[in-house]
Amino acid sequence: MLEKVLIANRGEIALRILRACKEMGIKTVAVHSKADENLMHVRLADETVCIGPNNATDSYLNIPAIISAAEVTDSVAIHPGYGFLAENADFAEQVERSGFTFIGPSPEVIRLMGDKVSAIKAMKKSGVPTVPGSDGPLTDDHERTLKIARNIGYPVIIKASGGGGGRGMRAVHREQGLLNAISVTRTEAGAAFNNDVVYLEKFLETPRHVEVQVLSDGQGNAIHLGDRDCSLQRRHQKVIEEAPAPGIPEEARQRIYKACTDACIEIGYRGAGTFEFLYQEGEFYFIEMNTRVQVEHPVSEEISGFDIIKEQLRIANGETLSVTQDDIKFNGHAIECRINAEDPKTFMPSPGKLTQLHMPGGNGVRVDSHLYQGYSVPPFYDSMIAKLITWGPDRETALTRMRNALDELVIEGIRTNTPLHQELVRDTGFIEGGVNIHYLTKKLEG
Ligand code: MV4
Repeated sequence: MLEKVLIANRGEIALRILRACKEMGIKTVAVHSKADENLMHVRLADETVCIGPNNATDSYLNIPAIISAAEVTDSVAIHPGYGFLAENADFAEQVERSGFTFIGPSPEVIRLMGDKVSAIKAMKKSGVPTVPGSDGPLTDDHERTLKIARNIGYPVIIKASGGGGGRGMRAVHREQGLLNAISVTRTEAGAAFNNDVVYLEKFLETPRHVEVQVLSDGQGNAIHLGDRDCSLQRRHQKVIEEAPAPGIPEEARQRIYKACTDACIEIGYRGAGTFEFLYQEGEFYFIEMNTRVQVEHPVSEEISGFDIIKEQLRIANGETLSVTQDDIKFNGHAIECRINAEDPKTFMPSPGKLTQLHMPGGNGVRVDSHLYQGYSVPPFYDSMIAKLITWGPDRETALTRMRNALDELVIEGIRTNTPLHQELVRDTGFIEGGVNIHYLTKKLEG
């Protein structure tokens, strides 16, 4: 097994990775910024290295500092977690060129999926359903562009190939606005991503965000761990996720799983990954693939009983998948609430010292968090401080357990979005299940 793993991340996911390493007898190296010397996983790691100052640019995004830390500690592999450098193909490449194992897909596959035009092309070729669109870059042939949009029908959406996660896109509702929208999106994309390639898709107006969790060993084997619904979001920040997605017909579900695992094998995917879809009127439409472990991976673990991080480590060690699809038995329903250090009404960040802390527990309750009493939430990073996950034999039980767990949770000294979650788990639309991506924004406006 991998002898020593460097964890190139912070917060709850660094602790999650550390715990998986400890379970597997792998030594751990925690790298941290100046502000993060008191992080929970830094205390628990076998070795620690300070890689830079408070700002992430000079620490968690500092590639030479991270590779140097791997060298001085004799680490054999680097786990990037999510965010920061997790989907940076240049980082993966430099990690490998320096003789370490990058815990994730090859740099080529990260690059393929990072470029949305090439990702969609690869998926289409593998039989994954995509959104009707330009099937490639828009050119400066305006007549051709107008024809493509006319054939697809308005509304359409212009997206930057270098974008993703909601960055660099613009909906267009009639022909008069098309060419200007393309020009503006192209200019912004060139500035933001150093890549001015844009493409066009049919704009789906009321979709749900449903994604499929996969694991593949890059040796011809791939499995899925079912799907998740992440539609409850605000400004592209997910708020509540659940698995499985409510109300999807079983045939549609099995068809999309097969397409995803086939695609993994076709592209030589290695590691954990997520296929993101828009789901509308019974159809799945691929939009992006995430080549990392995701924040919401626990809900998939809870319904499958399978540890995604441990499998990432085994795959990185060169092993084939430890299970086949038939070994995975799905059971029940799981929900995750992202607890953020922010004002529940204004969403302004609320860093500071935790004066009181009590985490919920009991049957089917899981808390993934690095918090402890007396810890100070620094102002420099993402405001997510805990993930509260409940499981139940059915959705109703998981929801009831979430209501009770949220009512047990005590975090004092800072503001958190717990009151928003308490409201959402009692919202009739959410309770019914299957709300679309605009539901939360509309509820907050209304
Ligand atoms: C879309 C769309 C509607 N139609 N594509 C936003 C994030 C990025 N992953 C893709 N996104 C969207 N692509 C077409 N053809 C609507 C969105 C979208 C969205 C998607 C998933 C979750 C939340 C969203 C919020 C706003 C827009």
